[in-house]
Amino acid sequence: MKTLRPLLLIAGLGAVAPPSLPADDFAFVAEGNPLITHKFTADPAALVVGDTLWLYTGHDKEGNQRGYQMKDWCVFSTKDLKHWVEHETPLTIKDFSWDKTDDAYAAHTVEKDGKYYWYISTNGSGIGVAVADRPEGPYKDALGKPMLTNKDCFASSHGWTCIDPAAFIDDDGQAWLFWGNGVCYYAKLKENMIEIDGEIRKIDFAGLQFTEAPWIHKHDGKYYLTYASGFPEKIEYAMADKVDGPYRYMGILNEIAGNSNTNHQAIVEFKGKWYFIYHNGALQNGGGSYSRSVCIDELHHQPDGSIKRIRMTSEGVAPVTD
Ligand code: FUB
Repeated sequence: MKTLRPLLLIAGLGAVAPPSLPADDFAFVAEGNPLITHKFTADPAALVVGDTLWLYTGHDKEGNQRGYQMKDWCVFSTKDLKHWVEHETPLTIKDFSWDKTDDAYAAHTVEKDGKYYWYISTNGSGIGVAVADRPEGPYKDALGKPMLTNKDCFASSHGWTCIDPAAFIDDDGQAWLFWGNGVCYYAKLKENMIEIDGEIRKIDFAGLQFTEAPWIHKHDGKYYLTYASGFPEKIEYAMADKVDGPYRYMGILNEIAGNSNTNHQAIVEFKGKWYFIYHNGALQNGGGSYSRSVCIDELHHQPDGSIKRIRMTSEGVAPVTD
């Protein structure tokens, strides 16, 4: 397991480690976008637990990469979107003995009944799930085998169709999993959160050009499916009255993110405001399509139910208070 050394100060990065932090945690102050500048991060997924926003990300190994090199996932937390802590790396691709690809692709963590389920993807071995008692882990492979593989994706021959899991727990407690590349698949999760319940289906609607990165959120009784479309990717969205549709295409939510052909989004409400968290390739000294960085901007639902086009900024978002 990779560890982080606590730092008192890193010039230009605003890093500080209060004495109260566990030895392997690392505190830093966000100075706009990209949010995280001490390493390359991608594929954000956000989870709010009480007064804290937890941010789970992929980890591009270094700058100036020509292809994906992702061996582990990261977890960060904040109470105000300004002061952040990176927790000791809780999960690596080696924690999934069944993986043959050594590629730690996009992932998503949710909480149910006090347990944390981190759905992860690989580049061809399938989707797995790890479980923990705390948001920061330690996490353990819950099944010892993939939860989903290409066989579950209508036996697709597309090598990386079984990626990008996004979990959603509805107000009635029913958990759902959406995922896919090229096709958007979805299914119910069993009460135990580590098995699929019933039939696997595909999302389809007029106007859908689905690349990857599905994400579901609910606002004012409506369900929103956001997803990466085209390549280079924009984020588009659709709305429905039920989580499993039918969905109605609503248009572009976020334009192509500069200097990165992927854009992978998470949408979350935190302390009364909605946020759009995504990645771009904007980190100086090596940023690009395979050396990405997580960013955050505001998201605004409009009175007619549509979502205002995201304005990607360099400034990022203002700190929030309780
Ligand atoms: O990070 C690897 C892949 O790139 C993810 O699985 C996709 O969503 C895209 O961001």
